[in-house]
Amino acid sequence: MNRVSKYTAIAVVLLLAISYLSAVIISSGRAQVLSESKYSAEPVVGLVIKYRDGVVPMDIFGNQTALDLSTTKLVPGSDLGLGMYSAKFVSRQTEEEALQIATQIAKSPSVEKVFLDHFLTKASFAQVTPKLGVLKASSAPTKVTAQDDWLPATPDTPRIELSWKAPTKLNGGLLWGYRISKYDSLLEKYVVIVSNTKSKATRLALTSTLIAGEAASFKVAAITKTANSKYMAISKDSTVAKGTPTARPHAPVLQSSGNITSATPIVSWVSQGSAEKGGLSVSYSVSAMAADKSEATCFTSGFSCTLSGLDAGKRYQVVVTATNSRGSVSSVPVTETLDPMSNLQWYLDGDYGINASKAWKITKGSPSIVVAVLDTGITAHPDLDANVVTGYDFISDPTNARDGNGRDANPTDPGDYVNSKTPSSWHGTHVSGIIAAESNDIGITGVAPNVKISPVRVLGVNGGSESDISAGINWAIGVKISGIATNPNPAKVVNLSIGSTYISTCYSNSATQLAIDESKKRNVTLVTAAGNDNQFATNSYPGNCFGNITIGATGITGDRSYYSNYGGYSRTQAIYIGVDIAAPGGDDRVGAGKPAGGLIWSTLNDGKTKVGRATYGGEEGTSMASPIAAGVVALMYSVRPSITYNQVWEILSSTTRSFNPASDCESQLLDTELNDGSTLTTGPCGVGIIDAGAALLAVQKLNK
Ligand SMILES: [Ca+2]
Ligand SMILES: [Ca+2]
Ligand SMILES: [Ca+2]
Repeated sequence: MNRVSKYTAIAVVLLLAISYLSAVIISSGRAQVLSESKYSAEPVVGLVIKYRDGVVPMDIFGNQTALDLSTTKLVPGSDLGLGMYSAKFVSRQTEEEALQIATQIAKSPSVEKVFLDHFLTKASFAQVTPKLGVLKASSAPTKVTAQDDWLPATPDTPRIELSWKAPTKLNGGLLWGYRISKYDSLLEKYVVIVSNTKSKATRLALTSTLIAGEAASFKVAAITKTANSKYMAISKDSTVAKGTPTARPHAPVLQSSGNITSATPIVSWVSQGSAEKGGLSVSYSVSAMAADKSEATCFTSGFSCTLSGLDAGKRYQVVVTATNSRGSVSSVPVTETLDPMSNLQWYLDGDYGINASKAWKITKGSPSIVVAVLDTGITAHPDLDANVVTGYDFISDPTNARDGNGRDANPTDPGDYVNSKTPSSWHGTHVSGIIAAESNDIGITGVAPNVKISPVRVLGVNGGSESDISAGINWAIGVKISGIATNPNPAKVVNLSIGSTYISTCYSNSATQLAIDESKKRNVTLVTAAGNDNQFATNSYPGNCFGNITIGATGITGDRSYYSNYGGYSRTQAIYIGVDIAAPGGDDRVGAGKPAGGLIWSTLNDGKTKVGRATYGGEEGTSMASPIAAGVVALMYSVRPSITYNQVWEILSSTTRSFNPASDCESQLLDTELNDGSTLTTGPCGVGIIDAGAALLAVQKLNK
């Protein structure tokens, strides 16, 4: 909702800005002040302002700037449509006070009309909402229980049945219904999930926001009303009832190939947590069947088991089945020899993927091209190790580094856990796998599976500093840093899956900007995440620096991912700025029932705190979109290592795939002429979704 209204505001600015960029504010007769006298006895909460034609009321951040409201008791509100904009009083005003302020506002030559914005306390709606008060609340419901209410008809849905006893004292009211609250572990408080059941029933089945295996806590309050429905009362909340829902396990995801060549192969699958296990203990059975029906099986409660008695060299179909007391679910059969989990990688060749197969007909990357990944460091992973070259650890604060020292030559990620609620992210391992997981018979494949990763550690337990990040960029591109061996494998691509609004301006001559300027001189391309704050990307560092390519995230439906920062329209530059181009970053909100749940699957580690075992997992974020773009840029350099930063951008931006036609990313695209006379069509999500296949063809065709 937030997103729609913000975009509406942008669209308005856009239209006005194009038509009236150099318009002079027209000053004509005194503006009208309009008051709805029908409600004159009620307090006034704000004004509604209609500006004169030619006035641009809002800037790109959605602020009303046509008026200086600082001397009034008003703060800017929002676009109301049809040329109307609200301004809100800091506190409610009387009609008389409001009229005085409105008269002052109306003196502005920008303003055509001013309306008083009343708060309509009169019953003007069809449905009468009784007021709180007068009626004494009933006693609280008692004996509240929350029980697992799993149903065979919907085996994958976690479900809780709440039941309680009605209040014993109604205190003169009639029982109307119940209010249900649930503990929200993110907000760390109880939030109302059902405001009024409008029923005397003392049991209720709940399914939304429940996770199998995760205890949920509820409170129930009783709502009473007077006989004439004019007043209502809400009792105190009941005591807490806690219940843990269960469900059928999720389908296991095989990590190893279905092409078995050994007589005693180890079959492994992605480790499942409590939610994936449906909140119950799970046993796994593995079966391998050959075309001649010869079969072998093994059983375990872990995440791998060894088959025996197979005929070496024969091709077997391997299926893992997870079973708990709610039922059984089998893995999707794997028949491909290479990268058995690539069926989860919709971002490579799906409808709104990057067209990777077409690119790979040209190259899967050159081993001489290095992508520096400035991140949390790296962990050992069988799908990645062979592609990792020398890196460095630039975290200067030992506490933040958690490896016992400041800068050192070992970029291993020791884990950035905070506590059991915030386990280690292994962010750098995930980002690196997206770029360069090997194309082999295990796991996933990277976008550029033959290029190399140089892990440069800059993000620690508490985050990272601009100075460490800048130093990391400089080292990565081969700049000499005293006291440290110069990078033996300077990077052609630097990936920064980092976005922070703590540095909302990237100043020229700042440490980061100078590092980026240097990288451009060396024909290195810096790729940055746009940030995950669902706001203007120009507020997010380091994407807000200049000379880097900033990546917004799209989901499996080709629309902007709900969290992705977006571009805003700059009137001075007459173009959208902030996001250059988009790449898949995943979006769980549109991913239900789709491959990988619409997330970006890559290499991970299963350690909650310290390093555990190598595994795989799905994530979403512009942190995932950025390395997909970096991988494509690495493929471009693999075809022609001599291409310049400018050529990289010209090709990427002129070869994109379209966003979903129904998306805001697409509908707000705008042609603008740049200073050099060229035209760029761009919008809130940048110029389009990166197309690796088309980009590589264009690199091949370059005339040198
Ligand atoms: Ca260190
Ligand atoms: Ca270290
Ligand atoms: Ca692989």
